[in-house]
Amino acid sequence: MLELLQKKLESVFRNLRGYGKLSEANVADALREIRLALLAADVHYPVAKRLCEEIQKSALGREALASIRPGDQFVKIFHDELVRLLGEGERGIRPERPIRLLLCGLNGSGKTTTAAKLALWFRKQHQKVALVAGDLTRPAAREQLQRLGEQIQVPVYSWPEGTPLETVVREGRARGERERVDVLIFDAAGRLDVDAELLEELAGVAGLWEPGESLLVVDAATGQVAVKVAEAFAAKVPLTGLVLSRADGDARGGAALSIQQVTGIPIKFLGVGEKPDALQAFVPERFVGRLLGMGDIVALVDRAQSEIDTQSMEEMAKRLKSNEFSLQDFLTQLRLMKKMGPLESLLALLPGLPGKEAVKVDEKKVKQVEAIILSMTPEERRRPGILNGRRRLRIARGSGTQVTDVNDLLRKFDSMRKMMRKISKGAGRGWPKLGFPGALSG
Ligand SMILES: Nc1nc2c(ncn2[C@@H]2O[C@H](COP(=O)(O)OP(=O)(O)OP(=O)(O)O)[C@@H](O)[C@H]2O)c(=O)[nH]1
Ligand SMILES: [Mg+2]
Repeated sequence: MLELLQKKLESVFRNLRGYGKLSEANVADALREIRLALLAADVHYPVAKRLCEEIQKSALGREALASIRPGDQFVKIFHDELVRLLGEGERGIRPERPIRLLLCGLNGSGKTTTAAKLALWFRKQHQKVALVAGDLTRPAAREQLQRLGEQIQVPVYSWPEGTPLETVVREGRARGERERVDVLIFDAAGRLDVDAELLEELAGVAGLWEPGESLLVVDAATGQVAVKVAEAFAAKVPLTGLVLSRADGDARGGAALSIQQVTGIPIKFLGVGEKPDALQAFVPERFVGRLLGMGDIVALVDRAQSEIDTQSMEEMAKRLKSNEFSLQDFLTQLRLMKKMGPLESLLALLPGLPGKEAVKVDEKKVKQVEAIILSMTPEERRRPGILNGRRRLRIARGSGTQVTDVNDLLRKFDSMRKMMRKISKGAGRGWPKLGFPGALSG
């Protein structure tokens, strides 16, 4: 999918990489072209806009890496922002077993094929799987599933024509429990457009089936309407994931990708062919890597960047010890931490750190702290002592937070600094709970 977009991006990047230096105008031109290319690939307008804004912010805020061509650095920024955009939300199927899956979607979107693909997927992981023929609407739907079941050696629970849907749901569930099935997959009837009555019926099925995962199957080739469809389904059934079918085609595909941003439902699988084994877990890095086809450039910039990061961390560790650590350093550290995870960052450079236990960082809190510090003047970042009530109010307004949030951050920053001083004198104990990331969690 997204072949046209791929070609267009390639040419934008080729242009950019020709420049020895990038001006703001170069970046603006490139972003305009990228936005148009995204829209042409059917990416939802607000999503394309947001992505370009994020890239611009990131490109302007980034220091140039001396050893790297600016165009390459831009490619890397684009790569990272797209991965971030696609990377939100939980991936994979919940681990609890037994689990009931519900597959829903428009007519012909690929539900039945996906049901079989998933069944095979779990069977290969040595789980006991069964399929439930829940499409009583389309003639020959049960036979289709039966055939697929035989092909992948997975039992299909099926009831004779005329059996009420409710009975199929109840008895399907009961039989799955009786036979101690780990993964029970319900192939529901398709919906023609977003027919209210049929959606109501589906909601009824979901109510009785109580799925651990309900997946919406979306044809990657559907255009903008895909977003509306997903919203209509999501309003009736608590969806936990998306499957993009026919991702093997050369379709524009941008609409399907946008669903995740608009509805918050993560893409979990890609269907990449008609055969039962043509299913891939959706991994944002892999997907974007294939789209851009510039893995070596991304890796190169990554390496150069991590050298710089290591340098700036060492700088900061020094400043910490000499007690010059400012809010600006805190911000830099925060960004490094977002990128590398807390343990690889500054913490690892400090002496006296007990075990390498992971420290959870609350993303929302990080964004808020970032906004607050960015609303301060350089002077204020260096000398938080000058932050009186009036300044704090201004900062809160500028960052869309409350004065109490600003106060809270400053208090935590202060106690962190004191603690760091202690640690660098070798007197600190119990560090990870109160230390650096402590300012960000809770
Ligand atoms: N190329 C390709 N074809 C697919 C993919 N997934 C499904 N198809 C094909 O799409 C057609 C419809 O698939 P089904 O699984 O029957 O779709 P459905 O949603 O169950 O359809 P209804 O039950 O009629 O609503 C079949 O011919 C499948 O072989 C895919 O990932 N790639
Ligand atoms: Mg079907």
